[in-house]
Amino acid sequence: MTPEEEKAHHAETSRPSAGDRPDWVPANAGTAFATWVVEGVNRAGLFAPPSAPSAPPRRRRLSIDDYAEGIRARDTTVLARAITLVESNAAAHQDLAQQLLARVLPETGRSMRVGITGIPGAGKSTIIEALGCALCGQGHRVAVLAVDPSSSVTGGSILGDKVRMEKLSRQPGAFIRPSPSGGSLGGVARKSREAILLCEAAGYDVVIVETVGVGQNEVTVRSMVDCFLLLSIAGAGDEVQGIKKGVMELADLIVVNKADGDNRLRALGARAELERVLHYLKPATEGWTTPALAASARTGEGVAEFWGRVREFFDVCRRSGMLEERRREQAIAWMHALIREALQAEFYQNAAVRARVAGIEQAVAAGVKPSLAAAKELLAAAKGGETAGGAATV
Ligand SMILES: Nc1nc2c(ncn2[C@@H]2O[C@H](COP(=O)(O)OP(=O)(O)OP(=O)(O)O)[C@@H](O)[C@H]2O)c(=O)[nH]1
Ligand SMILES: [Mg+2]
Repeated sequence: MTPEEEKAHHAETSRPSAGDRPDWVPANAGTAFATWVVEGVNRAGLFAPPSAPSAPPRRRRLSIDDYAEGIRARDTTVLARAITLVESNAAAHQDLAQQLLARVLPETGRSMRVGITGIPGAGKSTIIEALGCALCGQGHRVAVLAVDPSSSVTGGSILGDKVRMEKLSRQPGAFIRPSPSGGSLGGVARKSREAILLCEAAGYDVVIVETVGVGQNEVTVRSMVDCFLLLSIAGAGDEVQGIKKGVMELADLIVVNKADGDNRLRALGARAELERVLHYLKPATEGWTTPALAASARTGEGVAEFWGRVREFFDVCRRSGMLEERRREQAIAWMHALIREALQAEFYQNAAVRARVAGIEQAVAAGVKPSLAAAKELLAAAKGGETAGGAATV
């Protein structure tokens, strides 16, 4: 074959002309070789990679020391894993989590714990992002946690996807944690409360908890933060709804967001209206008058002023001793909440209760048995069940 013929032959068989010549060849070898670089065949099952990606390498189990040291060293990967640990419902993880919390407890308590609530779409995440970036710029370390009880109902999360806060997440001093999923609101609250402690131990001096303003969660978040903020928008009816739900009474600060563009005047009007209503309410924190402000998370206008008021709140509460007192009360109330939760779980897991609860429910539903008598019967069954091994009589 002439070189031309050889070239044509290669083109025809789409055989690369140089690439298939092995590195080592016998001294007398010509241009023809038995090796051939074959193009991959893409038919399913032939040379295609397995459809399921291979499992990532198992992460090394961390010991309590690893967790504690990682957190102290401000390692965000370890912090994230520690939060996953406290979020876990597995008994073994919970034991480990409690040991870890006991270990880091002396390092906690040194942050400003701020809760933000408001109806979906009020701009909570946007304003947290604007504020968080500004605070990181001033050298603060900011952790953002989300409490979203809807995740326990839907299995997903209202906040989950939206809590990304991409700009803030790129700040080296920021840590963002979406909502834990699963479990009751109580369970979600426990996890968030413990996550706050872990963030503090990891040196975050501002911890912001975002919660969507539906149902009971405002009260839950109020019970774990120092300063509670209601984010409102003009025309949301918060002026009336807020009072009805009692949320305004929980708030240390109300901010009417989206005070920009065409909406600016309406927002200022809503702010004035809220301030009038606040006048008639008992302040959420003794010695502090809850102000109503207007801001725009989008333009940034009013955001610095709002943070200024938050700082002022902390100054006032530190001086008056309210900050410490509230935290002590919260810790004690939380202990009792945990006791109630444990007793309740124990009760409903009791074999005698489980055996009888459906029947008694039916009797109550049919109006045959009064609720109080039914409750007493089940409580007695639970007590008897412990001693009589489930074969309780009333
Ligand atoms: N014009 C204007 N739009 C805003 C402002 N703040 C937020 N938005 C917009 O409002 C929408 C909702 O903002 P989010 O920050 O996701 O609201 P959110 O309260 O966190 O919502 P949920 O997490 O779903 O409860 C987004 O499209 C924002 O861009 C603002 O100050 N002005
Ligand atoms: Mg949000």
